[in-house]
Amino acid sequence: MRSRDSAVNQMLEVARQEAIETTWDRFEAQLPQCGFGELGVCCRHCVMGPCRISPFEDGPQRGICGATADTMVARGLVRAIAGGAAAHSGHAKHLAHTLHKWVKGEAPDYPVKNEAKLRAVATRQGISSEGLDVRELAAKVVESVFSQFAEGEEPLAWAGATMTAGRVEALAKLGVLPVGIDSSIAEMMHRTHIGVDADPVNLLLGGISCAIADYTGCHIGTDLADILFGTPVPIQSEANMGVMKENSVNIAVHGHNPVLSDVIVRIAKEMEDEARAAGADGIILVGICCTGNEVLMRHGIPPLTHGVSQELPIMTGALDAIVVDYQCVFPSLVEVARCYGTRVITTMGMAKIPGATHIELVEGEAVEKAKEIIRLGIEAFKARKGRPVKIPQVKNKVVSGFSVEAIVAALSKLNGEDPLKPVIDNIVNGNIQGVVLFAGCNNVKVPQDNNYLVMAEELAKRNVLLLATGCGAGAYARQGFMTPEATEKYAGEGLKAVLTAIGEANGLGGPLPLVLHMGSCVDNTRAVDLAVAIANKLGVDLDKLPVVASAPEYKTEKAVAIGTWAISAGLPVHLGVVPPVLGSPLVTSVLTSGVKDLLGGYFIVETNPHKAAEKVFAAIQERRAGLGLGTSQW
Ligand code: BF8
Ligand code: SF4
Repeated sequence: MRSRDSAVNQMLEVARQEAIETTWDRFEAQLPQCGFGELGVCCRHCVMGPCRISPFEDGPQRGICGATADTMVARGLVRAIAGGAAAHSGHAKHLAHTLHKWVKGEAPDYPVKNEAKLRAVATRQGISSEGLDVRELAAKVVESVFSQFAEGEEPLAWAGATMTAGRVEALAKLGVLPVGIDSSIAEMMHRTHIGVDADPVNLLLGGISCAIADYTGCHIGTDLADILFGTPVPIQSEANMGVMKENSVNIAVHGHNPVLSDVIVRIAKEMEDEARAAGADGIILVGICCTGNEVLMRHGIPPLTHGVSQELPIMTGALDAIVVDYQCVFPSLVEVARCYGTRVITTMGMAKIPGATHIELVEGEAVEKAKEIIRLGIEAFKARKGRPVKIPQVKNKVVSGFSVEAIVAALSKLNGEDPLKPVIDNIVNGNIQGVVLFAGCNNVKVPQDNNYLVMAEELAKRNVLLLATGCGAGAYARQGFMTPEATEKYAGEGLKAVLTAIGEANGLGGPLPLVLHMGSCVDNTRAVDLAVAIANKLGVDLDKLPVVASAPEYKTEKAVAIGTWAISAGLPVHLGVVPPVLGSPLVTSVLTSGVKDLLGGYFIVETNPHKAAEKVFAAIQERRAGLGLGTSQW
């Protein structure tokens, strides 16, 4: 089985018939994958190498410089964290530059949309708003953001202000609070150069510090996106490939940063007439991966597909353009698009793909660029008109938009004075056993979505409240798990009662969806904010809460960075794909148990989704017992 998504499976059959190569074919061509790489015991950090460590005693046990398996594995892992941090914080920096350009009057298409969030963030960061107009305050916030990137004297203020005091103290005690995002990434590159840090534990501590820098970048990314484009509120839409229509101009936005896609959403509405003049019924925008999450959360743009299946919608013959920014965009898109006339449009100078059309996003001319891009889609539509299309008739309803602000607003309908109280009361009385945040990607090593679906079913029936972000959220959206109907079908009695009470108090006439969509991968910080608010209210630190994160199908360096900051925040983190660390029993044991004594969080590696759900549930029960709450059996 390649996927649990029936639209994907229909398109894989088309790919087979039409002899189009997919991600899955290339995966098979890679098999067997290199055993040294899988264990993390190869090194190319200098040109005396590549070196590798034999898993057997009669082979080499050290690289040419003397590096051991422990050193190699730790170096590889922390470099991955640095890669992830660079990506997330690059995205955040891009948003900061955009806001900065608006402050200077150079980007009129990017006014502050959400002044309340701007003021809330400023207050949180100790920036006085008094007497300042929006532009002046935005200037101060941007200045504060930029200060987080350079190396400073003090630990990162945006991390400190968004975590519990206990967490900040625990991290400070270990000496892992970073003093600059960029400097932290640079330090990881330095420390993993040949002949620098060879101590695996010291390297891992450095990796934790860099992961906190990643967290800071993610949080800035979410804050600035909300300031520029609005904080999401619950919104209904549809998901999966069946949302495309034969006689519409179908345009996908893909990647991560809403800087361009948010403008495209706005401008596409104005260009409906142009599309109709070309013989189309209109323009249908759809989203792929996290850019898709951003525009779903804020505008209800339907998510099309995610991660490993991103090539497949092209083979419907109905997708006129894919507009990409950066991260998780497969270069193979261009090859597939060539066969179907789909325009692949890259928009970032630092993320080009050979064979794609490049239209550089210039913030000062964002609207013009968006029009140019949409016109390419309309042209492609004209060229394909009359050719048969194969759109799988698969789509599901989805309710998304659950920012912390939206969740608190919904809860305040139950208790206006003390909105978190209903959630806490229900955790205490066991109606809600705990909370699991599903995050991360799809990975070709796992039948697409299977781990997400199996784990959600197992945990929901045991009354675990489920949150999701990233392509994980995408999986639940495509598969109909973000609906009130899914709650009726899968939730245990306690969970169902709570979700129904909240839903009815908000006039929905039924429960909230089974899985709450909290946004893109940088938006994992939204889940942290919620957990921090609950922890502060209870007067305990995050490492005591019955909250677990799970990345059952993760693949990227960004996901490694997030997983590492989540354990540093004190959460148990399940991984459904084995990370390349088993070549070092020392590193493996630090990550799965040693770190628990230091920070409370730890990794649980389990590839079987049924067993994984059981282990996650056990971790929740351990925390409940620690708080003196009643526990349940599996
Ligand atoms: O940042 S979940 S495949 S799209 S890395 Fe990428 Fe993974 Fe998807 Fe979003 Ni996140
Ligand atoms: Fe080999 Fe050491 Fe160079 Fe790595 S850094 S390639 S282990 S000699």
